[in-house]
Amino acid sequence: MAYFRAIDPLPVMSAPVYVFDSVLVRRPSRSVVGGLRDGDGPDPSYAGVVAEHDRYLEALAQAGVGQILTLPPLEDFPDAVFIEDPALVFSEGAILLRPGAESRRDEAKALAPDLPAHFPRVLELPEGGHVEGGDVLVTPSRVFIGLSARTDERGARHLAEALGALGKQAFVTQTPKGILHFKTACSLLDEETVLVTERMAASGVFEGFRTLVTPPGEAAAANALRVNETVLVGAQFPATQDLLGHHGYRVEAVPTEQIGRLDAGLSCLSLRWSRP
Ligand code: CIR
Repeated sequence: MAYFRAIDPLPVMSAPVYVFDSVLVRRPSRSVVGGLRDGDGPDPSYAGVVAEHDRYLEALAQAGVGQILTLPPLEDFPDAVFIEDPALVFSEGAILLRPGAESRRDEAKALAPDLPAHFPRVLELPEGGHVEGGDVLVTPSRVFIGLSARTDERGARHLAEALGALGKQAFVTQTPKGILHFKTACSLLDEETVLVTERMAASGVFEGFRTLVTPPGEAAAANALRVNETVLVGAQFPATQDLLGHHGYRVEAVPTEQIGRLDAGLSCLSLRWSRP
C-alpha cells in the first residue's frame, strides 16, 4: 500500500520537532475518575489528577512554553483531559482525529471550535476508520502511526493522507500487542534518539534511531515528553531519570501516578506546537 514507506534516508524537517512555544490543554473533569482503563487497580482521585495537571502546566512553563491555552473540563467526556488523542497539531495546521474508543468518539467534535483561532488550517479525516493521537509519534524525518486497538488501517491511511497535505511523511507500523497506544511505549528524546520499552526495542521499528531502553520495572516511563531543552519524566521512575541524566538530558520529574491509573502518561495531557 502506498502509505507504507520503506525506511529510506529522508529530508529532515527544519526546526526540531520538540521545540514548542504553545500548548493546548484541557482541565480535568470530576468525571475523570471514571475514565477508561484496562486493569482493575485503584481509582484515581479528582483532586489527585488536578494536582498532577497543575504540576504539568508548571513544568511546561518552566521548560519555556510561553503560551498555555487552557480549555474548560468536559464532564460528558471523562477522558477529555487526555487532549492529545482527538487531534494532532503542527505549526502548519491541525488535524482532527477520529478516536477509536466509543466513549471518546465525540471528543474531536467538542474540540473542533477551539482550533481555527490557532492554526492556519484545520483538516478533518474522512468518515470510516479510527486513529488516536497517542498512536502518533512525530520525529524529524517521519510521523509514525502505530496500529492498535484504537487506531486501524483505514484511520491510519486517512491520517497519512492528511499528513501529506501538510508536507509530512507518514510511516505506518504496529503497536506491540496489548499496549494501549504506540507512544505508551516510546517517546522522542532528540533528533535521533528515542526512549523505548524493551518490547518496543525488540520490534525493530526504530531501526536507524539511537534507542535508550527503560530500566527494569519502569516500562511505563517510556511515555516521557521532550519540550525544548527539558525532558519531562514521570516522578515515580527514578532509574529512567538517572539514565536520561547520565546521557546528558535535562530531566524534570513530574508526578503521573494518578493519571497512570487511567493508562495515561505525559504526552497525553497536551497538544504542542510552535507558532510560525
Ligand atoms: C484512554 O484509555 O483513552 C485514557 N484513559 C488514557 C489515554 C491516554 N492517552 C494517550 O496515551 N495519548
